[in-house]
Amino acid sequence: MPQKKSIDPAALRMLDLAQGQNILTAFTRADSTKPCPIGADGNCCRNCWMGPCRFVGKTNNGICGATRETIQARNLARAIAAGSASHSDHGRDLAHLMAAIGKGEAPDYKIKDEGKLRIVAGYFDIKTEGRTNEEIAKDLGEAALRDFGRQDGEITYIKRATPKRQEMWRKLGLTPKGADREVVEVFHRTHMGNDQDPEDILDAALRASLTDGWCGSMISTDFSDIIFGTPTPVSASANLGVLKEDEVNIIVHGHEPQGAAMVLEAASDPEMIKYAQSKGAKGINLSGICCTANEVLMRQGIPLAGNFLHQELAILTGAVEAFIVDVQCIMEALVPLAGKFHTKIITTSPKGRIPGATHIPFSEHDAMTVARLIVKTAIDNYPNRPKQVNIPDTSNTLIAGFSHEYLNYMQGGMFRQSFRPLNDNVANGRIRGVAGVVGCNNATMTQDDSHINIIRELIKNDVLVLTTGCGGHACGKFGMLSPEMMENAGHGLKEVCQAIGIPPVLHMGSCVDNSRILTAATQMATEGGLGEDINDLPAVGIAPEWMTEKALAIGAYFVASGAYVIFGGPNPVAGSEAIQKLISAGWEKKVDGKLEFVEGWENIVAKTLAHIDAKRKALKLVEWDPNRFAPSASYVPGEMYPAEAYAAGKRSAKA
Ligand code: NFS
Ligand code: SF4
Repeated sequence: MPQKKSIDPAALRMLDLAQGQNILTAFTRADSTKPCPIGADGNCCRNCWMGPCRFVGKTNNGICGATRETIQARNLARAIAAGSASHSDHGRDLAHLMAAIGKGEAPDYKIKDEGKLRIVAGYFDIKTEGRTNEEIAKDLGEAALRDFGRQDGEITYIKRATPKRQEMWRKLGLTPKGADREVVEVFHRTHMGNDQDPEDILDAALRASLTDGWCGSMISTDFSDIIFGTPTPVSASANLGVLKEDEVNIIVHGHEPQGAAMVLEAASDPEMIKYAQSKGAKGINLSGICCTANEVLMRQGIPLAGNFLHQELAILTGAVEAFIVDVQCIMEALVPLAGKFHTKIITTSPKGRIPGATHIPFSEHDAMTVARLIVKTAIDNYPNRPKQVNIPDTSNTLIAGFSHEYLNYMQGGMFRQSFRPLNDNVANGRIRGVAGVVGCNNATMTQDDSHINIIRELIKNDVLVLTTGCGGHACGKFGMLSPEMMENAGHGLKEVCQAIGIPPVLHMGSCVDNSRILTAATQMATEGGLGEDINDLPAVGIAPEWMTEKALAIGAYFVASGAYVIFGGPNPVAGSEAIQKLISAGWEKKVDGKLEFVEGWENIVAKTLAHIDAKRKALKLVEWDPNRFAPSASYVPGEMYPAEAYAAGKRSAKA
């Protein structure tokens, strides 16, 4: 277990507090819960009840004769399929909402981005001319739903990949038919006594993962943008210091925007604010955790209370009236923990019930009524708050909201939208390359340590960083999303940041918004000058502190789309050299992308830079030179970076 639990001073303070009160958290449970070493390495098969078969010592076959490679491939494939299922089901609900808006069955929702509605309808071959938003929305929602259940043909967004990639997928039989179908097929193939060819099993996993990136997640992003607005830069703040001592604190946690956006609207209603004041509060303060937070940060500038490992810590402040959860990444520890405080855990999804929580089911048909009830429940709970609360005075300011659309706009204005400046600056070496640093926190690692160290090193080396998910939260908490951070970038990257006016780390949203990175990478690849496909780009995808099945699904679809993907932390296929080779060298041969599990953030940085330089060389671009754009070295050893200063407990940037 990690020596240090977190590099975040707010987390450390809350953990001290928990220890003083003898309260357990994921951080402490990680100390006392030893992972089963057999399962951790992927060496356990539980796919039938002759087993579980444990591949230890000289055992190289299960009772049925299954080989270590087969069971490793099956375990990995099932995890990828489960991750894809989660993102696709999220997308499905947004497709339902889109259709409901079109049919007038979701009266509290409107189409916010009419332009994007029409562009996206175009992908689905839906007629837009002379039709109302509602007519288009109905057709669009229904067309998207067919993508989930499609049995033949191809998922719609496949055509948004580069022509070369589409061709490759078709030739290899990797083009997914429908999202549900490919996931079901992985579970069929990996059932006892079925597919016994590890490569074939993992091909099915790649196909299932593509239904995440190019269907479920991409639909989630697009439809959320259409309904709630396509993000543009917003400023906000991050970390537990965003909670307010004298206001009703409502936290939204989970992954979906549907409920949270309505709760925000209800909480902004002057009547509700008056009601809160009648209970002695100064107002209502909404903040978020995990990806629901990212959804409302990106579009409405709602502050981030923290990432995955902050969910318990927020309750420990004693200052949270209502903790509203929808789906995914919600710890079962929340309800018993909240029982020690006045905090009400409110579940809203039929797919995310928790015994002991207050269940207020969310429905698109009367969304505002439900949202108002939730906000009222929170306000009514304010008088129960204890006198003494413990909100750490720690937060940092940030800029988020970098949609693919905005990136286009910022580089060329309304009429010359393009990625040309970005491509040119990569080609001329101001930007050495691009890295997506995304994904989870993992209680078995030091919280945020790898995220922050990797990103700090990359921007110093002129690598432009894109972030999403809990990685985005980590960056926000440590000031890495603020424009001042360009001072810590290499000279070339800094120049680009100054010219375009962006921070060197761009927050692109929630985990389903990794689809924005796919879209941006595809555009970079087709804009010209950097090859013709994603695998030609000097770019790497990194999930430094991963832990969910969703993360594996994301990693897999980036690999299938041509990216080099590095995961830090646990290696789920550590028990088989052959499988590790298959998903790295093997997949590289097949799809020009590879997945590697690499220990230690320093090694991840080294591999990232080496890959970027190799790709630059293959593209015959100028060799990256840290001094080309300024004579003096940009890095002063021992210099105190804001992230470090912050971690050292300096007062936050928050006014
Ligand atoms: Ni992504 Fe978002 Fe966080 Fe990991 Fe969970 S919240 S979907 S899975 S833990 S980044
Ligand atoms: Fe053991 Fe084979 Fe059953 Fe897996 S499927 S548990 S390896 S007998």
